[in-house]
Amino acid sequence: MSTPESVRVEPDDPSELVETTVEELAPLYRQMLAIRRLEEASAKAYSQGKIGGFLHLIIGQEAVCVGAIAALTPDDYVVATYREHGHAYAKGVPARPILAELYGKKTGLVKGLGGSMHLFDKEKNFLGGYGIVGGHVPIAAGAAFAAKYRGDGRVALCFFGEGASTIGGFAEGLALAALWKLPVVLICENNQYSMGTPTYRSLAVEDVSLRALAHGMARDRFDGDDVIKVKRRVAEAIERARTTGEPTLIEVVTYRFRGHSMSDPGLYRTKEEVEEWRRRDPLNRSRARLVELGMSEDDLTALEDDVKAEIEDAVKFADESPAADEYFPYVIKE
Ligand SMILES: Cc1ncc(C[n+]2csc(CCOP(=O)(O)OP(=O)(O)O)c2C)c(N)n1
Repeated sequence: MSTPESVRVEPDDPSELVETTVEELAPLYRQMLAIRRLEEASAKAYSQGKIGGFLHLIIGQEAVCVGAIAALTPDDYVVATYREHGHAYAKGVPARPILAELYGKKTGLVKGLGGSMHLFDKEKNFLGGYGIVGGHVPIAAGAAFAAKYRGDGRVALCFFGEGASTIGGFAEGLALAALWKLPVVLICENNQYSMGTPTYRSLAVEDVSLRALAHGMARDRFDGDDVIKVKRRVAEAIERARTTGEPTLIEVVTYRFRGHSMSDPGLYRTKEEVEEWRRRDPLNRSRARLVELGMSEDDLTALEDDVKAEIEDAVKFADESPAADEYFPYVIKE
């Protein structure tokens, strides 16, 4: 079987502009900004000792989850990794229960019992939050299998890093999705490092999208700075999944500005490399585009103030909420 003709595999010219409007882009810029401010607030709370365990931030990668999830309907599923606060927010989970969950508070999304890596919201069809690298790819295939079995037209989006493409669960998920023609879109967020290991040291073939060929699966590969481009390209794969049941493997080339987790200072990268990617910051790109499209500075400031207030409110809510262990029945009290 050959891959569909519509599938592109070359990274695009970063200066390419995809047509859009203020009405389409402004809400996506708002979501990306809210995710960034939420992540920054989490980092601050972590350094103040209010959040324990691991904390993996998505700062720099926001356009991938926001653009991709914007192409879904509320009934579709999202399955993600431990770097999933932004994915949950983009799927409609408010900032308050996300942050309260990170704090381990009773008001958290899963009552403070899961923490940063285990967000889950059945109502929003956000099916987690998984800490085992690549282990969630078969879970996404399973959700897509259920949709196909029920014939309800739903699609599952599964997000993972390029490091996950070397894991057994990834190969198993792909094999089943291709064999059974499951309506799943597999999105590799290639941020170029698995913890501190660069792709050239962990992948014999650095183009992750090529893994699709072994399964006769459609594939796509592009850079992830432009939220509208991400939305358009993922929408093509979603349409294919919804109408033909064909899965797609998409690789989006992106970059995380910070270390792997809060305990990683990221010393394996040069300052120049990080600076180079910061110049391509997806938020700045979208903001500049909104100005070009005619959005006024006053309107942009109002939007940004609104985001600031939303995240400040979430911090206050998390700070003031009661701790989960006050009611958790399995906590051993001395
Ligand atoms: C099966 C498994 N092996 C190892 C780990 C430890 N670990 C957590 S994140 C990570 C790196 C994964 O990198 P990648 O898939 O590229 O995603 P990213 O963190 O860059 O988003 C590793 C090795 C794990 N959680 N699960």
